[in-house]
Amino acid sequence: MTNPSFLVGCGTGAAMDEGNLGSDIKSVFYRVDSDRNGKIDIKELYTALKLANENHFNPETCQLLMGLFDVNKDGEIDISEFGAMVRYIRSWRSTYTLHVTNNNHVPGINSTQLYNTLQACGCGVDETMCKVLIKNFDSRNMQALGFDDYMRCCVTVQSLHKAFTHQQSLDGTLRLNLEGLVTMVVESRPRPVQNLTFD
Ligand SMILES: [Ca+2]
Ligand SMILES: [Ca+2]
Repeated sequence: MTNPSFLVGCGTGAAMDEGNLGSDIKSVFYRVDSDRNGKIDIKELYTALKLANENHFNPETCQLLMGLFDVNKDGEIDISEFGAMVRYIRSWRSTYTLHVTNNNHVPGINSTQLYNTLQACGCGVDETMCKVLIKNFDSRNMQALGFDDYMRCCVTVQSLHKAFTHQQSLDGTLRLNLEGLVTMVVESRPRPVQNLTFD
């Protein structure tokens, strides 16, 4: 069984050595790097992920991934950042495949399955919260998350969990004023990227 606990802590700083990348990943990257400068912008990333058969991600998910993997903060993704991103997506894909079932004949993750996944990741919330998460991330309105929504939901919870863990007291509780709450939420979100209208 896949243990998704290794996913905790992935993301920022997780770039890969180009020598460790598969030829399929390199081929896709250099195919979309239209100006041949060794970096791709967010629109090219959208195309690259589609070509790599990872998924047809919506712009918000592309932005989230860009925020997580643009390690050197230059606003673009280089080949090592792209390799780490693809590996990260495939890791989430394996947890999705592990838990997905047909919900009213449509594949997806329901609130119980989301609860189990988040528990296994080490950043579990209760089942009531999982229902709230499903309601807020379910872009298909199917009461179950497709892969795109599932990954965006889990990464969001993971980022908030990381921020929470950083600030909590020894007894596991967190006392925040409004400014502290806003700071934690804002700092756990990816940086905004311009021109997110894709063809
Ligand atoms: Ca380029
Ligand atoms: Ca970069």
